[in-house]
Amino acid sequence: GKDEAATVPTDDSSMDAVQRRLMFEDECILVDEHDNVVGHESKYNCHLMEKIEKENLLHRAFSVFLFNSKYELLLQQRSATKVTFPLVWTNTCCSHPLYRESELIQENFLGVKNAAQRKLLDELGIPPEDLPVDDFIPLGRMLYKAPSDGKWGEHELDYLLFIVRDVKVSPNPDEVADIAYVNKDQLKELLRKADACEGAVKLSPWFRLVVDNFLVKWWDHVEKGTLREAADMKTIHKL
Ligand code: DMA
Ligand code: MN
Repeated sequence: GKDEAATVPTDDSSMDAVQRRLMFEDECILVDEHDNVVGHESKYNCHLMEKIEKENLLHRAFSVFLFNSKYELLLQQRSATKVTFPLVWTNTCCSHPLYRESELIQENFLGVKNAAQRKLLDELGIPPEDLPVDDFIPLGRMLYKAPSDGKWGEHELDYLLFIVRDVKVSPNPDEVADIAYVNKDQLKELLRKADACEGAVKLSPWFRLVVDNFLVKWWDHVEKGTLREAADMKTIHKL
């Protein structure tokens, strides 16, 4: 009825045009909880909470953590126009490998690395030559579900990719509102602010999961140059 329509948006008329196009153009990879490919579905459908619940849709994703040679982590604040999780602070870059040959390659996790290279250019303007695919180090996989608002959310099997490189950055305002390199203390301060809801700082749920479960240990490996020893690509962490 009329009251219901006032509180729950039932159409997408307010959706940003760029983000709307990507919602229908991007074809995500559907997987089971063991990461076997079971099909494909539009980005739009993969992020509709009702569809996720009814059809138990789970899709493949990746999260990049890029460090510079001072071992500072590059963070981004998502743009205000993102459909899911607008304006939250999060790791360097996240997206989905798409249902296309180059991003379905399982060998050496090349498909997700190719997708990461594509989106680091698209979101942050980082030239692909600054990001050789072999420099991405897959450290683990996690499975999680996170509602964004009433209508949208995530249910992903997320590949966690680390890379240590000095790169040229030129953020795309359609995707990114702000960026910051942080050291460990600066991240701690950001976490404190987010916990205290200070200065309207919000963090993405998946970044929070990585921070709480893996990041301290893996940051030490970044500093010691031993990241490849930290990889465990057998386990799928259900968080
Ligand atoms: C989706 O990221 C992936 C994760 C790990 C949350 P996103 O919403 O930034 O995807 P895209 O950039 O394709 O919109
Ligand atoms: Mn997703």
